[in-house]
This record gives sequence, C-alpha cells and structure tokens, in this order.
Amino acid sequence: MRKAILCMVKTDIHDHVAYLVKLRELEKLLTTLSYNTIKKFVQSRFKPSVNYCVGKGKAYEIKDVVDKNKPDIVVFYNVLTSKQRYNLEKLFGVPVYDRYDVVLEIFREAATDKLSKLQIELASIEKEFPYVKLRASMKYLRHKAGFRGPGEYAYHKTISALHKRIKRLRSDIEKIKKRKKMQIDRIKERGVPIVCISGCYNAGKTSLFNELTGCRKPVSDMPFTTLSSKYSSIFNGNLYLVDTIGFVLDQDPRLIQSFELNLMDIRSSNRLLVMFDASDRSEVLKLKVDMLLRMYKEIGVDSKLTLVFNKIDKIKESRIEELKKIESFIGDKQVFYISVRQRMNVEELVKHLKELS
Ligand SMILES: Nc1nc2c(ncn2[C@@H]2O[C@H](COP(=O)(O)OP(=O)(O)OP(=O)(O)O)[C@@H](O)[C@H]2O)c(=O)[nH]1
Ligand SMILES: [Mg+2]
Repeated sequence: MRKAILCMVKTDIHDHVAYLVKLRELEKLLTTLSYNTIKKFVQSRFKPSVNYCVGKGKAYEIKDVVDKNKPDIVVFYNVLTSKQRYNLEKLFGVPVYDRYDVVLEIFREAATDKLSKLQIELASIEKEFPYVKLRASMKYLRHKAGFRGPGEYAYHKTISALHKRIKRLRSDIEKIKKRKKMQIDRIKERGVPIVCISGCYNAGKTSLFNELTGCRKPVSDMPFTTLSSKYSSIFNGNLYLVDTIGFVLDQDPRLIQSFELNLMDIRSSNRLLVMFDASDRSEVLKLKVDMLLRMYKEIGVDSKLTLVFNKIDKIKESRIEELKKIESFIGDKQVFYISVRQRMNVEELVKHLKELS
C-alpha cells in the first residue's frame, strides 16, 4: 500500500459529525486507489487560507510530518485553488491532491468505454488547466531574462496544446450527445416512459437494473463500477430503464457538469429511482440523502423522485424503523425498502414502475 496524509479545513463550527463522515468516505476512496491514510489533520478556520488552505503554521506542522513519514501524496478534502496546490506542493515536496482529483483518478482507473474516457479526460484537463497554467508561467517567469526565451515558447506551446485538446474533446462529446438526444427523442415520441436509476455509488443500481432487465452488466463492491449509462427496455417495450453513474458525498458540481451525458439521462427521465445503501451508518445515510435531494433540486428534477433503500438484507428490522424517521425530511416522496440480492420487496417496486408504463 502507498501512503497518504489527509487534511481538511473545517469551516462550520457547529459541524461535529459530518466532517468525520466525509473524511472517512475520502479515506475509503483512497483505499480503493491503494493508499493507506497514515495521518489526518483537521483545522477549524473561519475560511480556508488563500496560500495553503490551512493556516501557514499548520502547513509547516504538516510539512514536518511529511518529512518524517514520507507519504506518497497529501490529499485535501477541500477543493484546492491552483495557488494553494502550487504552494503546498512546493512546501511538502510531494504531489498534493484534493477530493475531486481522487474521484477523477478512480474514474480513470475504472473507465473502459470510449465515452467515459472522453468525459474523464475533459474533466481532468479542465480541472488541471489553471494549475498547469500557473506552474508553466512560474517556470517561464524564472527563465525570463529580458528576451523572449525558450521558457515563454514552451509556456505558450503547453497552453495552446491544452486548448486544442479541450476543443477536440468537446467536439467529440458533442457528436455523441447529438446522437443520444435523437435516441431519447425517438423514445419520447413513442410515448414510452423513461425511468432512470440514480443515486450514490455502490448502492446497487446496476444490480437492480440487471434484475429488472435480465442484463448482466458489471456489478462490484468497488466505487464507480458504472461510468456511462446503460439502457434497456422492459415490460414488453412499455418502459425504458436507464442505469447511470453514481454520486459521491459533496460531489463537485463541475464534475456533474462534465458528465453531461449522464445529466441528460437524469433530466430526460419521467421518473428517477434514487438508490441508497440502507446498510450505511445512519449519519452517513442522512448526509447522503440530504446531499442528493439538494442536488436533484438544483438540477430541477425534484418532483420526479422515488427513493429506494436497498440492501435491507444486511440490516435489522429495527433499523428500518429508524430509516423511516429519515422520511420526515424526505417529504411526500414515495419510498421503498428493498433487497435486490434477496429479492425482498422488489415486486412492490415493479408494481410502482408498471403504474408508470
Ligand atoms: N447485501 C446486499 N448487497 C447488494 C445488494 N444489491 C447490490 N449489492 C452489492 O453491492 C455492491 C454494489 O452493487 P452495484 O450494483 O455494482 O452498485 P452500483 O450502485 O451500480 O454501483 P456503481 O456502479 O459503482 O455506482 C455489489 O457488491 C453488489 O453485489 C443487496 O440487496 N444486498
Ligand atoms: Mg453500477
């Protein structure tokens, strides 16, 4: 296992639980990338510092630990600005990433199809662009001695190559998007309702998709097994089912935007089955429900949600009662408690779907 140090600036003084859940979640994601978290730093601040995200004193304290423990990377929960990242890398002498980079890296490792690869590359370049620009300009400034030297040439070359690549990726994705829009329009014209399975990663979305369609799409305990949507018609062609990419806690909105084809599926569906892993600890689950409901509201699909708590085979009966308490802040949405693996209550959900078709 490689070694990582985790850091976080906590800005909400009333937050006593959520930040721990978030840190643990990131630690878990790092494990899937074969990083063992050897130390965690949490600093409470009114807001992240401009130069190091953490305060300068804290940054030097972390540097001492980095020097002593020699981690492979330092990861911040907070999304870093280019300037913060540049300063931190210079200080620590090891690569510094944020949670957005971690998710992108997992995506990259998991991606097998062309569309996911295109979307991930675009998201990565767009995320890296300001940082590459900053780093290249720093190098160029160092070389600058009166005349336009090789540093400046290299700088412009790097930037223009990235611009070119972004343009190319956008145009490739745009082509696929057009094709996809036509496909969706055709289904809509036939009046067939589209149901999209969405929700957190690892909730069992693909398992449910496979169960309802008879497909055998890959399912696994690793996060982000599904990166691009899968489609199939069910009920003799009377309903269209879509399996999509999963979300992570505090998903960066830029990442959601980068996966705009998945967003298209969510927007164009008549109903969204939002899946959760009911065996998650209750504070984790509450946070996920809260985050996802807010996100769907922002996307404008709030009125189309049906909530599905899966994996009830893993929990006790009393836990379901506890889960029902979460319903109080879910509002008037319909909720199902199922186990795809044990086929518990799946029939009820099927009935619900049949009513739509
Ligand atoms: N115990 C239990 N495990 C389940 C159930 N449904 C799915 N799983 C397991 O949960 C893991 C994740 O399942 P997936 O279907 O890949 O989950 P997903 O939501 O599609 O995940 P991503 O594609 O990564 O977003 C797999 O190991 C499944 O076997 C269930 O009802 N009970
Ligand atoms: Mg999946």
